[in-house]
Formats: sequence, C-alpha cells, structure tokens
Amino acid sequence: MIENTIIQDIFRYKKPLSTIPIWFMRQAGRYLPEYREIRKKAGSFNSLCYNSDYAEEVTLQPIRRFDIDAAIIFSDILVIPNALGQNLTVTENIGVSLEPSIKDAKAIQKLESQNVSDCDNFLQPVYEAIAKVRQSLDKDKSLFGFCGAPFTISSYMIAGKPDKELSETCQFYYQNKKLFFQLIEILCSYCIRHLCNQIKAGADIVQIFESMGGMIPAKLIKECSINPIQKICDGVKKEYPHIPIILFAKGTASYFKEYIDNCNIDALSIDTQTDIALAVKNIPSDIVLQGNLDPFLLCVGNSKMLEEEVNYILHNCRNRAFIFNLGHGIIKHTNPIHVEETIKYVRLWSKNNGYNN
Ligand code: 1CP
Repeated sequence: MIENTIIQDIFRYKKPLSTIPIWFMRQAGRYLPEYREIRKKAGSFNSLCYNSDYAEEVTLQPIRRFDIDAAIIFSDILVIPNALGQNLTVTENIGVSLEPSIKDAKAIQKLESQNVSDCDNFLQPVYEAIAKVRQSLDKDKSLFGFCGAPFTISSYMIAGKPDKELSETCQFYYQNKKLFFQLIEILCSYCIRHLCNQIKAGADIVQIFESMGGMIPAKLIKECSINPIQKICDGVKKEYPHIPIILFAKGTASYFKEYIDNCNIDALSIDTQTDIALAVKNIPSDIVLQGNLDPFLLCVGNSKMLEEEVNYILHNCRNRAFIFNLGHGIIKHTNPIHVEETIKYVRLWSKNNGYNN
C-alpha cells in the first residue's frame, strides 16, 4: 500500500506542509478534449466506465495535463445501483437514468436478494482500473476511491433520475419509512464493501459524496444522512483504520458539528455556499479541510477574480491542514486553461508565503 503521498502526509501531520496539495472534483470529464475523444471511442458512458483500460486512461488525463496531486478513479456514484440490477443510462444533454426505479416492497426485496459476489464481479472493472492507475501514478500522488452516501444514491434509485427537489424521495420516505430504511441499510453495506474493495485494489484515500445533503429536511438529517455515513465510516475504518475518509456533504454546513461528532471522518470538503473563513473558525483543527473555489468562477475564468478568490481561500487556510479543491465539480463548459491558471495562482501564493512551491 502507498503510504507517503503528499495528501497522506497532510493527514498524518495535520498541519500545513511544504506544498499545498491540489485536485479538482470531476477533474476527468467532458471539459477535456482528450476525455471527449475517449468517450467517443468507447461509444457510451457505461463502456467507458466499465472498461478498465479506458477508465485508467481518463483517470490519468488530468494528472498528465495539470500534474496535480491526486487522481480520482473514473467511475460514478451510480455504479452501485447498476450493480444491484438497475439499468444505468447516461445520455448527452438528457442526463442520467436508472431503470426500473424503486417503487415498492417487491423492488426492495429484489435488491435484498442480490448476490454480493455477483455485485463484486460486476464492479471488477472499477477495481482493475484502480490497480492499473496505481501502477502508473507517481508514488507521491494519491488515488481516490469514492462512493455516494446512501441517501444521495437512494434519491436516484427512487426517482430513476436526478431528484433535484427530493420530491419523490421524501414522499417515498413518508409513505414507506420502513422500506426506505431497508433501502438505506442495503446501500450502507454495499458502500462499505465498494470502498473496501477500492482500497484493496490500490486507492489510498476515499471520499463520500452526499451531494443531495442540502435538500434533506432538518428532521431527517440524522437518521437519513449522519447515521448511514457513520455506519460506512465505521465499516471502512474497521478494515482500513489508516485510510483517510473525506466527506463532501453539499449544503450541510449547519450540521458539520454533528457529522464530525458522529462520523469517523478525517476531512470535510467544503462547498461554495460556505464561507471558508467560517469553516476554519468552526471546524476543529484535527479535521482536514478541502475546498472550496466556485466552479462557476473557474468556468468564467476572470483572472483577477480567480486570483483574489484563490488568495482568500489560501489566506484563510494558512494555518490549517488543507487540500485545495472546488466547492463542487468542474462544469463541462470550463476551459482547461482556467484550471491551469488556478493551479498557477495556488503555486504563486505558496511561493510568496514561504512554501517550497
Ligand atoms: O461523458 C458523460 O457525459 C458523463 C458525465 C459523467 C461523468 C464525467 C457522469 C454521469 N459521471 C461522471 C464521472 C464521475 N461522477 C466521477 C469521476 C470523475 C472525476 O471526478 O474526475 C465522480 C466522482 C462522479 C460522482 C457523481 N456522479 C456524483 C457526486 C458528485 C457531484 O458532482 O455531486 C453525482 C451526483 C453523480 C451522478 C451523475 N453521474 C453522471 C451525471 C451527469 C451525474 C449528475 C446527474 C445530476 O444529478 O444531474
């Protein structure tokens, strides 16, 4: 297992080191011409995602182009529902769908009767891709594995598509609370298994995406988000106590304390809706921070505003164990030159403030 990446050192020492590590959520994807080329060659998102050579290639593309400090395996939070029998379709300009959607007890029973090793086999290309990337990746760079948090995954499974307002997910919850938690339980165990398998294959850090966090009603946050994430962290830490876990729970700043107190997380990824200065003030210093440049600013690429915002983030995090990133994923219309420029500003700030680069 790789143990001396720049990012792992941040977790080991819990203080600023000689470099500020950088990576970008959704750093592989349509904004890169080299990704579009492979995507075309593969023919569909699924053929890309489940072909370990293609997945390896697109995972490494942003590393080659930007020389950043971490790769994140090219996959998706929806591979778990796909492995559990829902058909996953990603169509350009239309979006994602999962069919058939989960509507009743029969559908949940079907999920429950899935054979665990069949799911492992289905996801084997993801693990193979991880092993290949780890072989090619410099030893000082981290490789992220990831999964969605059970609530976020369940929202796609229940609606069969993005459930932006959680209208279908919350109605399902209120109508079939018992069934809903059966689904969450199933997802907890598959998330633990999927993260452990990714670590076994070579991932040296993992991130959990609760992308729908900000839409969860206050009354449901504890049982629908915090408890399942706690369960996943405990499950992963039991097998791999030294692998850092980062939580990106978008839109949940008012519950950061609850997440930290209850879940065994090592870092919080801060969204753009949260002022990084407040995060620094309110989050204990043994929790590593990651974030939080606005992906829309990155997309527009106004140099002066970009530099000012990078400086604001870095200045506020100057005494913290910190990983530079976005507040959410890169938008597909982003010019890769803006990413390069951002990296340049981070390096420039570091140099002017006594870091090695
Ligand atoms: O070529 C294409 O059109 C595919 C678009 C795409 C990509 C590039 C999808 C479908 N998934 C991915 C890759 C992906 N998804 C990665 C790895 C790439 C990287 O980060 O470099 C990761 C980490 C994800 C995670 C993911 N998928 C999340 C959580 C992160 C977030 O952005 O909040 C979510 C919510 C998804 C669902 C999903 N998969 C794909 C799309 C277009 C979506 C969003 C659907 C929606 O809610 O609108």
